[in-house]
Amino acid sequence: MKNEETDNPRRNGEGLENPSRRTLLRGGVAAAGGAALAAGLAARGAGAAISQHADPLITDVQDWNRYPGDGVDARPYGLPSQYEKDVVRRDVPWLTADSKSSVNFTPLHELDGIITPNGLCFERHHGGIAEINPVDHRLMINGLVDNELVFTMEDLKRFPRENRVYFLECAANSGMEWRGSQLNGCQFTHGMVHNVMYTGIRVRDLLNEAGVKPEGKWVLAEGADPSLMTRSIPIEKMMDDCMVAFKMNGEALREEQGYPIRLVVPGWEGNMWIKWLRRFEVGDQPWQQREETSKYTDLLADGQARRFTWEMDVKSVITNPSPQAPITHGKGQTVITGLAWSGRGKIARVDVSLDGGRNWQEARIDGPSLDKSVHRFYFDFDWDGSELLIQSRAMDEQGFIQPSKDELRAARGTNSIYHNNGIQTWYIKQDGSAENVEVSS
Ligand SMILES: Nc1nc2c(c(=O)[nH]1)N[C@H]1C(S)=C(S)[C@@H](COP(=O)(O)O)O[C@H]1N2
Ligand SMILES: [Mo]
Repeated sequence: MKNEETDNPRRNGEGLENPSRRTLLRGGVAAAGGAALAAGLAARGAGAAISQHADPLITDVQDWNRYPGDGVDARPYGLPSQYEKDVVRRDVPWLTADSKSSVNFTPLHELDGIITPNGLCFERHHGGIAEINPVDHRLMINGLVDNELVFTMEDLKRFPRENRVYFLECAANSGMEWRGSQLNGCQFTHGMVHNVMYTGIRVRDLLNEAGVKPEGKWVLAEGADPSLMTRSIPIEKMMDDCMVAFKMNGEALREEQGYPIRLVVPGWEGNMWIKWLRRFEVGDQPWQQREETSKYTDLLADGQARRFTWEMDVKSVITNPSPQAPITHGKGQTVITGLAWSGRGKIARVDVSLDGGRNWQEARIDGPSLDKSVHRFYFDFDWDGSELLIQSRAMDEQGFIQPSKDELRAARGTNSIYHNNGIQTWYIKQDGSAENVEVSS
């Protein structure tokens, strides 16, 4: 990791006592930052003229050019280059009492495109990682059905398969930022999200095989890990687009992600995506849920709680530049990039601001635009080297627009840690470094 600051829990911990890590006034950034907006790309482009460089990396033969490398038998399961060793999931040790009921974060600032590599998908589990031999795994359907059934893995693989790319976001993503900017890197502020292609079968097919009785309105999904992680899900959602997945990005689910099978609940909060899935019970009402479940409500300022807030709201974040990924090339041609997603469908548009939300310009979405999947956006501009307050704001196909953090707090207060989809601001300094801040108008 390039930025030691993010590695040091005490440094980050200080932010807890003084929740507003840093609030900047929009006026604090020189208007020049905005002036660069309309300009084309600078005279200083991204390459260097050959004549000006007697670069030994060009003129001399290098070791990797001279000696043959490893053979095809050296790497039966391929791993990234040794030079990518800092591209890893990271946790924040002070966040939870025990790493077996905790979370680590996807290194969003190191990735591009829309697919999260399997080894980098954030992990959230409440009872550690269950290690299950698929031969010993069973999925049971009981309750209000005509035939109570038990499936082996082999049985499950005889149902018709689907391939779907979906994001999974924990409802607590950005939860530490409700009261003010705190964690210095998008890995920590936004890294409880991943986006992979699932291969699996439709829950609908399984439930139809069992035959749901007319009174059956809810399905309890249960995991095989010590937390059990039971969740009540409306039958309409289960019959609509839920999947039982056994592959992610083409290969078996990782154990961290619920090997051998997990429930996929597209667009809905991560805690319902039961891993190590072992049982569906059909009932006529939501179950008296365990303590862990009741915490997944959103406490408002007046003491009322929002319940059943399952759909994930439209959200986006600039991943580069960001505190762990500063601008190191100086002024001139610069790429801003980030991710946008919505539990309500596709992303219709992403805007980027360089001046803390005063002026907005449309970003370019590139790569597949899929339902309930992350979208990759780019904003190419000519940085004049002045300070910037960069933000992204997403709009989904249903017309929902990502709110500012102030707007969100006005509506919801600051009691909840869930469903924070407010606009993120990074303060870019003249040396290219970036800091997590908030702007107020
Ligand atoms: N069986 C089981 N399923 C679980 C959990 C768990 O602890 N046990 N955690 C849930 C929560 S809170 C989230 S956010 C997602 C995280 O999925 P991931 O680890 O693939 O990122 O899994 C959900 N499914
Ligand atoms: Mo979660």
